[in-house]
Amino acid sequence: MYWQKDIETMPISALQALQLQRLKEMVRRASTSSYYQQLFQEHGVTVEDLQQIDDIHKLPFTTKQDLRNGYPYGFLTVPKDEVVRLHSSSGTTGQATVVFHTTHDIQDWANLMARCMYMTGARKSDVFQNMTGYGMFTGGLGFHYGAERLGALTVPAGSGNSKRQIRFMKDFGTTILHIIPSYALHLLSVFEEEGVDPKTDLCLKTVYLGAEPHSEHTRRRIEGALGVKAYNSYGLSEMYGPGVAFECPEQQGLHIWEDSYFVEIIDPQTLKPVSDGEEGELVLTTLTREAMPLIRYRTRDLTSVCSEPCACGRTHKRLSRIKGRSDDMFIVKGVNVFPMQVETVLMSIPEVGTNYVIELDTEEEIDVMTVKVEVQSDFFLGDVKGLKALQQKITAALRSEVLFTPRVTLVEPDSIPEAQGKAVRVIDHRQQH
Ligand code: ADP
Ligand code: K
Ligand code: ZN
Repeated sequence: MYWQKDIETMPISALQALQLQRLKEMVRRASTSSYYQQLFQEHGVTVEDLQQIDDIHKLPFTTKQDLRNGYPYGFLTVPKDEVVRLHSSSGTTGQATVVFHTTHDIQDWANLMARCMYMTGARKSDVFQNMTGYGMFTGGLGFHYGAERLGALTVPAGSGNSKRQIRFMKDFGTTILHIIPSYALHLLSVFEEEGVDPKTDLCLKTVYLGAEPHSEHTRRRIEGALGVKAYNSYGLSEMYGPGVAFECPEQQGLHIWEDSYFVEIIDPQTLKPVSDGEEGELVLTTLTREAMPLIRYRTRDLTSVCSEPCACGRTHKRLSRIKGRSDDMFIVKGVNVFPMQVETVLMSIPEVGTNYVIELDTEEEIDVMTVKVEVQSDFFLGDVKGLKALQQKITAALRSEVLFTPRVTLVEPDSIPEAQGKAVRVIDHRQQH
């Protein structure tokens, strides 16, 4: 049941003691990088300031902008020849950043990934097909090394070429997939086209969904169509990548591995901690990293933390499903909207197909939000009256979520272009002020 029982079920007091010890080591180590040396000096903090774990609040935050300022080598704490790998963030927002790893880091990461996968029942007898992009994107190599560490037969399929992916699943008897949720939705329609019923024609039992926000409805839809259990996988390249937080079989939040990461949730405006269960920005400190420790890194991801014990027996806290990044939010007619709100509504409507896009325009100085929605193929071939009714149903459901009336355009299945990698959900044509 556990990959590392002693760590995964460690009593909280022991876990906190371990965290304090590791935090001190991290700060000591970080102080040797040119960037933190200066930052700690400016804030007048040293490792001596850390007497208890709460003293972490004395340390300054690290932001994405800091990483850019220190690009490329400013955060390194080891000689360059100790570094064996670098990963760059996919640059979804702004200029890319880079993170370096030693051999220790790569092994540490692989172990965390194996821990996540083992938690969901993955074993060496499994055939694991990794359907995310390899390369700079950490989802590829991160899962790959973890699966090999676990001993599973690992199929480095990469992303795209859905027909070939389906053939691999059949030929190799794939039992586990790792896939980006928007691509998983797309794949459902390819199964249909190919006349393959994943529930009866394949051996799939588990899917890992990660790398981008997705709603509970999206998960349930994928589970239903594939006949699998789908687990939420969270990570970011500034940490190792995937393996930061992962769902256990209870599917009541994502265990964040507190032996490796110190977790804080703050109010992004006041920067003060919020209480258990309250939503805020996730702030993470690496506790085991060698090449490039990061202290109080502001992820910009919005979530909440739950410290209640979990039925699975693991003591590590749980994050709620990530709502998105603080910078995903857009404002229409003065209302704050997250793409995830739109997705939650859409995916709860069975006639809605697998892709959608939100377009923002200004018409006569008024914001207009248009949601283009693909319709399920059998429904799309139905009568115009039915489509009209569906359009009204979606409009009403969205209105009750966002509190203004959006425009809804129904489009043919597969007519919205698939993104390579993470989905692009919002296209803002408005004049930026
Ligand atoms: P980039 O920042 O360029 O997208 P990364 O590949 O490091 O590069 O992406 C990490 C980000 O992806 C996270 O900070 C988060 O916003 C998003 N993300 C990753 N996994 C999930 C998940 N399971 N749910 C929601 N968002 C996720
Ligand atoms: K094997
Ligand atoms: Zn659990």
